[in-house]
Amino acid sequence: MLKLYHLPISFNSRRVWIALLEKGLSFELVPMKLDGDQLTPNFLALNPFHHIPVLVDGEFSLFESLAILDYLEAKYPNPALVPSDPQGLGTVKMINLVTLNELLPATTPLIRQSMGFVTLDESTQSQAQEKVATVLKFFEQSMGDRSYIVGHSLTLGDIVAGTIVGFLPQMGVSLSPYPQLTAWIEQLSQRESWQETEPQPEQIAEFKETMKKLMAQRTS
Ligand SMILES: N[C@@H](CCC(=O)N[C@@H](CS)C(=O)NCC(=O)O)C(=O)O
Repeated sequence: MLKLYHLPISFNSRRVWIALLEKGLSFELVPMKLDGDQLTPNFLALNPFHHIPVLVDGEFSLFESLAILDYLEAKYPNPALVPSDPQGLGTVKMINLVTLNELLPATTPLIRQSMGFVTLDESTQSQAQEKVATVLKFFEQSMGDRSYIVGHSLTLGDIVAGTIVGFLPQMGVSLSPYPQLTAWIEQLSQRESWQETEPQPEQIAEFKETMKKLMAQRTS
C-alpha cells in the first residue's frame, strides 16, 4: 500500500494528501512531528534532506511534493488531475511553479508572524503583502470567469495553489479584492478532500509548541 510521511498542517504534504484522496487511492498516513523524527536514520534513508512529504510505494520512494504529484498522475491517471492538451498542461505546471517559487516565499514572513514567532516591521510586512498581491492579481486574471484555475475541472493547479490561497486570510491577507478567487476557494473548501485534510486548531497549536521548543533549544 502507498505510504505518505507527512505533517498535517504542511502545505507541502497537504497537496499530496489531497491528490491521493481525489484519486480515490488506498494509502497509509505516517504522521511526523518534525521535532527530530525527520533526522532519524530510517527517515534520512528515505530523504537525506529531512523533508516531508515522502511517498513510499513498495520498494520505491520519492520526495519533493511536485515530483510525487507527477508520479501519482502517471501511475494512476484516472481521474485525471492534469489536462491532456499542451496549453492546459503547461498552464497547470506554471501555476504550480508560481505558487512554489513566488507565492510561498512571499508568505513565509506572514506565516511566521501569524504563528507568533516574529513581529514584522512595517516595510517587511508591506513588501510581503505586495508580492502576495502580485500573485493574487495574476491568478484572478488567469481564472477569468471559470470555476477552476485551469480549464473546467479540478487540476493539480487548484490543489497546489488553492491550499495556500485558502490559508491567506489566516495570515492577514484578505481575499475580498478578488471575487473570482473568493468563489473558487469557497467551492474548493466544499470538497471532501479539502475538508478531510483541513488543518485542525489543535494540530496548529501543537506545531507552534514544537517550533517554539526547537527555537529555544537553538538559542540556548
Ligand atoms: N520542496 C519540498 C519542500 C518540503 C519541505 O520544506 N518540508 C518541510 C515541512 S513543510 C520539512 O519537512 N521541514 C523539516 C526539516 O527541514 O527538517 C517539497 O515540495 O516537498
